[in-house]
Amino acid sequence: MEIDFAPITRCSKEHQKIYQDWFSFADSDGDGRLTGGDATKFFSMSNLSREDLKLVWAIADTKRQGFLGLKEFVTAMQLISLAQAGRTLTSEILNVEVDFENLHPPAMEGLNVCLDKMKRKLAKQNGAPKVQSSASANWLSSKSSKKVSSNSVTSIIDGLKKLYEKKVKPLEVTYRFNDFVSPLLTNSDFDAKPMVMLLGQYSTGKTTFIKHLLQSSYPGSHIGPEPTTDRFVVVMNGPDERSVPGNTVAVQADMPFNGLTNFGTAFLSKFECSQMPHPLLEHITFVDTPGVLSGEKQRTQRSYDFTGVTSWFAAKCDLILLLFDPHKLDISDEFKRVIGSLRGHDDKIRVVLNKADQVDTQQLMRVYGALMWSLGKVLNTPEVMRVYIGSFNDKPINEATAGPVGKALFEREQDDLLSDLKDIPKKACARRINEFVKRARAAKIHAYIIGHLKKEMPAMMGKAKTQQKLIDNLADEFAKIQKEHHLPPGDFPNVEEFREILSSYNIDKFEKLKPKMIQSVDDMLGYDVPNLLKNFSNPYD
Ligand SMILES: Nc1nc2c(ncn2[C@@H]2O[C@H](COP(=O)(O)OP(=O)(O)O)[C@@H](O)[C@H]2O)c(=O)[nH]1
Ligand SMILES: [Mg+2]
Repeated sequence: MEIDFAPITRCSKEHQKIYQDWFSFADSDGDGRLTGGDATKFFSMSNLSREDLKLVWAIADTKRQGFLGLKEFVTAMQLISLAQAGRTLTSEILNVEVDFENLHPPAMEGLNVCLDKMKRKLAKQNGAPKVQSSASANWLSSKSSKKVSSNSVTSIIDGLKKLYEKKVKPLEVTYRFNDFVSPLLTNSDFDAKPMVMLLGQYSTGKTTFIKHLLQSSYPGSHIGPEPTTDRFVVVMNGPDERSVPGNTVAVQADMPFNGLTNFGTAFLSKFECSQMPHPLLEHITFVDTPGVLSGEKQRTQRSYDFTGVTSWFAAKCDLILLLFDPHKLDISDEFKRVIGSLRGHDDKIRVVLNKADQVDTQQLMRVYGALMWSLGKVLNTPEVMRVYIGSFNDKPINEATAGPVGKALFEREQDDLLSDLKDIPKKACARRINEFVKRARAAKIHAYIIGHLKKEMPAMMGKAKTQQKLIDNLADEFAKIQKEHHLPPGDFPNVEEFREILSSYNIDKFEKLKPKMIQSVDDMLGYDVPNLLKNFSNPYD
C-alpha cells in the first residue's frame, strides 16, 4: 500500500533554473510564496481558459494552503504546459505517463520581455544581475519558505495565527481560559501536521497498520498477538530514527503536545514520540495507542485518565481509525467510554474491520452484522459511519479463505481507505479553521461566564458568602448568562467540571466583562475569518 500525496514534480536542472527565475519574478514581495493575486497575473500569460487555470491551481495547491511555494509553482507550470498541449487536466496526470524529459516549460506570452526588463532594472540597482533567489534554497524541500514579513499574511494558517495573537489570546488571558478550558495555543499548534489516531483492543493490528503504511517499522514498535503496545506513541517525521520520552516531548515548545502535561507524570511515562525520516510522515503524523482493555477489573490498573487522553487526541486529530478484529468484536466498558470520549468528533471516525482474511465470506457477513449492531449501541450516528473491511498487513490476501469475491472486495476497500487518508492534508486546513472558530466562540462564552460571576460579587461585604452561593447555584447562573446573551446551552462547559476549578479561585479577583474585547472577537468571526478564506481560496473561484 503506497500513498502519493503531492504530484511528483520532476524536472531537469535546466528547467529548474528557468522556473526559479519565473518564480522570483512572479513572487512580487519575494517571500517565497505565490499568493492568488500574483498567480493570476502570472498565469494569464499562458492564455489558458479560466476553467483550466482554476484546475491548475486546485491541483498545484495540494494542501489548500492558499499559496504556491516554488515546488507547487513548478507543478503548476508543468500542468499549464500539458494543458497547452491539449491534455485534459486531472489530479493524477502528473503521477502517470508524463514524459518529464520532453515536457517543456509552457509558452508564456510576453514573459521574456518582462524578465529582460526586470533584469536590466536589477543590474542598474545592484551593478550585477541577481541570479539566486532566496526561495531557491527551498528547492525540493517540503517546507515552504517560513520567511514572512511581520505585517503580511501569506497563508490561511498565518492569518489564523495572527488573529489568535491579536484578538483571541488577549481574551483568553484576561479571563483565564487556559486554566479552565484549554492551554493557550502556540505556533506549533497551528503548524502541526495532520494527525491520524488508531484505537482498538490490543492485537487488532494497529501497529501493523502503521507499519504497513510506512512499509517499515517505526523505532520502538512491537507487534504481537499479546498486548504489546502499552503506551501512546506519536509517530512523526524527524531527521533520524529515535524515540523521545514523553516528559521531554510534552515540554518542547516546537511540538504540539504541551497540553498533555495536564495528565501528569503517570501518563507521560506511558507516552513516547517515535521519529524517523519518511515521505509519508512529512504529510501525516500517526498516533498509536495502547489496546483498550476488555475487562472492568483491568481498567482500575490504569494510573492515568485514559479517556481524557483519547479525548485530547481526538480534538487534535484529523482522522480516528477504530480497529476491530473478527474474533474480538465485543465492545468492553472501557471501549465504550473511549468511544464516548470521541464525542463531537464523529465526522473524523472511520471503522476498520481488520484481519477479515481470517474468516470466510459467510462468517464475514455475520461478523459485519454483529459489529454494526454493537456499534449502533454506542455511537450516536452509526448509519453514517464508514466501515472498511480488509486486511491491512503486508501479507498477500489469502484467497483460499477469502475467496475471489472477498479478495476483490478487500482490495477495493483498501483503495477507498487510502483515498480517505490522501484527502487528509487537503481537508486539514478547513478543519483548522473550524477548530479555530469553535475555540474563539468557547473563549467568548468563557469570558461571559467569568464577567457575570464577577458582576454578581458585592462591592464590600459578604464576599465569601456570595462566592459560595454562586458556586452552589452555578447551573442557574449559566442559565442567566444564556438568556442575557442569547447563547445556546450546548455551547456551555460542563457545570460540575467548571465548579471544581472555580472553587480554587477568588471570584472577586476576576476581571469585569470588557465589551470591547468581545466585540473584537465578534468582528473577527464575522469579518476577518471569512475574508481570510476568501483571499486564500482558489483565485479563480
Ligand atoms: N491475518 C491478519 N493478521 C494481522 C493483520 N494485522 C495484524 N495482524 C496480526 O495481529 C497481531 C497483532 O498485531 P499488532 O499490530 O501488534 O496489534 P496492536 O496490538 O493492535 O498494535 C500480530 O500477530 C499481527 O501479525 C491483518 O491484517 N491480517
Ligand atoms: Mg500495537
